[in-house]
Amino acid sequence: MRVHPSTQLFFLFPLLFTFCSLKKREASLPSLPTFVSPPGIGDASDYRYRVFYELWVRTFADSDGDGIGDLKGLKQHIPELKNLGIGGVWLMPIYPSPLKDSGYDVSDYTAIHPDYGNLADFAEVVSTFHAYGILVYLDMVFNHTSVFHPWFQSLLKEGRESPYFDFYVLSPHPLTSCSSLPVASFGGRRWSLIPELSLYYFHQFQPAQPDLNFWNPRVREELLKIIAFWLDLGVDGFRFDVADRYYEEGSRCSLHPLTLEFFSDLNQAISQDTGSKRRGFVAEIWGLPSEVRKALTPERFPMVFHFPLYFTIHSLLLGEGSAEPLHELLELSLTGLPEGVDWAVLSGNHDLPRLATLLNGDSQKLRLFFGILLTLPGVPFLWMGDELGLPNGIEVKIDGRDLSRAPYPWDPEPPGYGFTQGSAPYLSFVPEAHRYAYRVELEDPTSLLNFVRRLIFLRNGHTALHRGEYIPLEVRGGLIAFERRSDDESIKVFINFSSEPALYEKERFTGLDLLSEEQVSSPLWIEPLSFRILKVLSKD
Ligand code: TEU
Repeated sequence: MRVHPSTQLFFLFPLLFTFCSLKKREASLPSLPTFVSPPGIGDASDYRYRVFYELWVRTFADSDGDGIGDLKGLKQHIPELKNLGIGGVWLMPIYPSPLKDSGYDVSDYTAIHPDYGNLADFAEVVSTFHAYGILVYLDMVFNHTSVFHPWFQSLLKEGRESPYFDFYVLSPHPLTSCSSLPVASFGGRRWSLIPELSLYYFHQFQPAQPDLNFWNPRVREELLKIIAFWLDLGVDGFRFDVADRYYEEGSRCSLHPLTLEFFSDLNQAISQDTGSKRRGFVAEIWGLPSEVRKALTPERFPMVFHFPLYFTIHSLLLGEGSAEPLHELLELSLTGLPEGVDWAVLSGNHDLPRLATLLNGDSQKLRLFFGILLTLPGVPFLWMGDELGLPNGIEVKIDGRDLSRAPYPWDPEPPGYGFTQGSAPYLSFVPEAHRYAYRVELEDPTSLLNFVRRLIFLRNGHTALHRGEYIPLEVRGGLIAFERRSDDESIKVFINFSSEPALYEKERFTGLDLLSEEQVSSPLWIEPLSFRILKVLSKD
């Protein structure tokens, strides 16, 4: 389905009203006049220099009191995202789905789940984000569909007569496909029987998520049409779910050569019609950088998530060791990286335990984590609520990952905490939700939210931080020092993972400490488990 231009005009009227009321809400938020936006924030090709924010519409904000977040609720909170300095959002799947995997089991790729609203609501959300200069990325789950997708339903009903018979991976016997992967995702079995057809179908995830047959060109064509559909609606980019697993052949399952080839097709489909600008899109690929880098090229994916980096930072924060592994990983990841591509670095995501829980609620480590994330090269992706220090939740509806998906507490008042007017949210709030409420943290100058916000604005405001070259300076014990250098400025970052103060005396310079706003000269002390960001003023 394509939206007729006249229908698009129709969306504009409610949008005007919304925009006026959002402007009012924005005016009520404290402003940070000393911080500036990155140059060229209005240009879609500058996605590389923005801070992104992943969110689940279902638990972000509920506008109608049914306990389930929705698109209207999301729209009402766009000013807060802008106020945090966010330049792009990635929405977890918003499509119709039986929700056996929280939406990663799609039953219709070109519609909106009725719990969240409809396509008109979505178009309004997109235009409102755009009015605030924020890009919108959608989650594309192409490896598999839901069993309720019409293609699979047609296969079940019509068997070999179905025009979609070849859309799935079928076999008279379970095969050993993907045995090269260490464990089967979601419980072991990868083949399930369709008794009426005496055929097994392949699924890398749950039986409710049959894998699509990428060897069939019609499947690939259909997927590219889905991309075109959302681009027509004004979407700016995508996050591709388990992108490495599209083709499987025998035991080979991740990054098959044909999967890499399909990445180029995706790239062309997404980048066409944009002139010299390139749209951003990011792949979820778990693996070692040496393998994953096959996907990270200008012709394939311009961004790929860097999970090993995420785990390395955690292990350094939780252990007492040297910063050497981080240095080595950065060398391995950045050396020879083609021009114009970026690692996507993350604070967490909807699959991982909460950052604050992983760091045992240690506020100093949380701050240090964000200090690293927002000064390293790469495109940062924050998972909603990490900026509040939200811990794991307490309720599981589908699986353990629900613990990091608890509703966002906007206000400190129970029972709805500003998330819902109703009394029964889709998942329970985290314990002591009032402590972490957005509004409470916003008003507290010492809160994590304000700290993260400050770092984001620093990153946004300094070309060296958001687009500068990465130059390693020193690794010694728990200390790692590096420089971010752009044409107009040089910023040095010092990170101390150890519980002892660290001394940096390698070079003489005078700089402005961007957090304390004090002028300092080297040699320089870095407190235990902390970091400093210094703009170089002069070298001796
Ligand atoms: O996750 C892919 C994936 O490999 C996960 O199994 C991941 O390793 C695990 O969740 C870690 O706890 C993607 C989505 O992010 C996830 O939410 C989906 O369930 C999965 O694909 C299937 O679509």
